[in-house]
Amino acid sequence: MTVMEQRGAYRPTPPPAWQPRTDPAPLLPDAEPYRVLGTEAAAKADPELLRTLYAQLIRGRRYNAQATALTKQGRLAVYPSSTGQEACEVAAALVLEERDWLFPSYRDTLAAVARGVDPVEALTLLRGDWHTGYDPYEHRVAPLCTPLATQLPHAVGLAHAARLKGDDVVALAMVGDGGTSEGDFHEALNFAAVWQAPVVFLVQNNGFAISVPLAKQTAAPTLAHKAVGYGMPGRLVDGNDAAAVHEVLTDAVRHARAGGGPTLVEAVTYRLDAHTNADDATRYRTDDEVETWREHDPIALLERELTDRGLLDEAGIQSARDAAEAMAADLRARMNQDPVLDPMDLFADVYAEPTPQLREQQAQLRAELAAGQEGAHR
Ligand SMILES: Cc1ncc(C[n+]2csc(CCOP(=O)(O)OP(=O)(O)O)c2C)c(N)n1
Repeated sequence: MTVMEQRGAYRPTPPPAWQPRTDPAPLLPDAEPYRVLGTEAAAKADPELLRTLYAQLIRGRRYNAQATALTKQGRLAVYPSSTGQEACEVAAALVLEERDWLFPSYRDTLAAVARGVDPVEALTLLRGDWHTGYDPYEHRVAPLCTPLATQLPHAVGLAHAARLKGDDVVALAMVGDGGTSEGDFHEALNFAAVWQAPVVFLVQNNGFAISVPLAKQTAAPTLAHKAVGYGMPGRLVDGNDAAAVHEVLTDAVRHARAGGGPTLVEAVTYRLDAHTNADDATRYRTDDEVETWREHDPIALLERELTDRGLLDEAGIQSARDAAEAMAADLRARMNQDPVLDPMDLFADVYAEPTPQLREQQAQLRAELAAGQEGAHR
């Protein structure tokens, strides 16, 4: 063979140690957000589930309105409303088994309530009264997290530990679009995928991180695409379609429970209210934009599906509204009672074993309170 013929036989090959770890194609999200309501897929949805979702959405909307009203009455310091995002909130709570864990952000009071947390206790933190306000172990709902994305590594740690112990537990962690820019988001997703931890990450892409629109947050094609870089499936879903969010999350939870590892779900939704009662949303978005999203309201979408198919009538709608009103009346009455607080509770449940500094501060406060009481008697 001539030298030229030998050269012709040469084909460039990858470096010997190189091989793709996973085929990226199955991990990629759909081109468009997955929808059920108003499509052929709706016929397969369980009517009882749809009715349950509907009642919960109505209750959730009323809860958001009541909590927002309480901020105006001075009964609540701050409330980050999830009006417009109720489908995500409710579905996240309903897809979990009792033994599972929910890791909410500050916006996800409704998910906590839908999972069984007392509606008043869920607001205690936002009233500034007491640490978390509810016992996280009672309904397996971690504390509402204000530092962005910190709940995500917590969820991964819990899920990984459960798996090592042989417990059949899934953790579902919720985060906003802005939270995906945090280091904790990266660390959580990376660890979850490497460990194949039974976690579901639900990103509620509601368009804004306070006033920062998604376009200034990321250059990724979608937030669901971020999953591929970590080696987990990314799913894109219409976050206002309660049936679709429920189905996608159910699949992701099942996948995690079966040992398939984590999933990143991006739910495309919209925050109809301001960021909190302390925010003026008209400074950064137009009324037209808000109106466009009102036409895609999660309650209206589900109500149309149910009434069109004869699964819900006027009496059914009224009964869901009455139940929501009763919940709101109870919430109002209980939130209007002045809480009885012991300042010494500040030190309770911070650490299993208080640090020397905490003990010192505790003694100081006790002395100050005693001195104050003595002063009051003089
Ligand atoms: C670590 C950290 N940085 C900044 C903030 C201040 N902050 C509170 S809410 C928020 C926007 C978060 O937006 P997003 O994650 O999209 O969630 P959304 O409020 O829309 O639900 C910011 C920057 C914070 N709470 N924590």
